Amino acid sequence: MKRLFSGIFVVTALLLTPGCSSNTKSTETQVSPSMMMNHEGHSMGNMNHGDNSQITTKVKLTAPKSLSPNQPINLVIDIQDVSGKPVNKFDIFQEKIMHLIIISDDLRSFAHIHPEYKENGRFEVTANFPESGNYTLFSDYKPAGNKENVSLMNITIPGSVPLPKNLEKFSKTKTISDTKINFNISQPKIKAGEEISLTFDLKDNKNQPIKDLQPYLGEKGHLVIIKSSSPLTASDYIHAHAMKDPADGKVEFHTKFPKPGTYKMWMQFNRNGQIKTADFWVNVE
Ligand SMILES: [Cu+2]
Repeated sequence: MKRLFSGIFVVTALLLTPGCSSNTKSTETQVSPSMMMNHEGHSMGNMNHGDNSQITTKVKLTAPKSLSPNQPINLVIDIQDVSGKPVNKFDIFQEKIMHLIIISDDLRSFAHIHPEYKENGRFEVTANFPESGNYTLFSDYKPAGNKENVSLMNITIPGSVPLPKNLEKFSKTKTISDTKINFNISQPKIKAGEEISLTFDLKDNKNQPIKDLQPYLGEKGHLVIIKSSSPLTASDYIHAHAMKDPADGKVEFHTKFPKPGTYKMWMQFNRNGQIKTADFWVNVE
């Protein structure tokens, strides 16, 4: 099959706060379009973090030549080191070897899927892009013995981009089929860089805290947060981890928003084997 290399190479050097086992994760990432620059002179020194090594990886996306909206599209993702050799050992985290988050540039469309590892640093997955337009793919993976890397890819689905629909609201309440989600922030205002807790109260259609919450990828819930930016970069991506504790029907996350701006959050949970996604917007000062 003939494929078009529609992706660009991106060098990722992820500087995570130490301690991946903590519930809070903030990411700062250096991303550069490396194929257009020479590899010498990247500040490799920055990537040494004490005893936790961190290799620099790049990602290559291969997609079919003709792309259309709302159709299954086979994607091939190759992870390589800076010299172009495949990275072929990965650690599993949150039950998967790679987590792939696909976001449309207007932040309306969200998908969280898990590419299948083949061999030689190659992953494959089938994705669906609901409308024409530009999408950013955040691949989240751990080269063996390393911290989480987040590498970005871009894809454009040709065709006329639909006009924006009604503006989404900054509502603190969402109803997803039979589940009502109330979103609470520990502080009246979110300030950039400040540690805060985000709590989601899940109630059934009788307004009772739900009791049938099941683990999703080993946790009570998953929260992906993206800062509205153009273009999106790896530093706009936050993957928060749920606190282990809490009461029935509550999912809680501790996180930090690195910069002021407008963020969209997608909270995913598993109710009776069905993964549901509730999205919310927040402003950070
Ligand atoms: Cu995942």
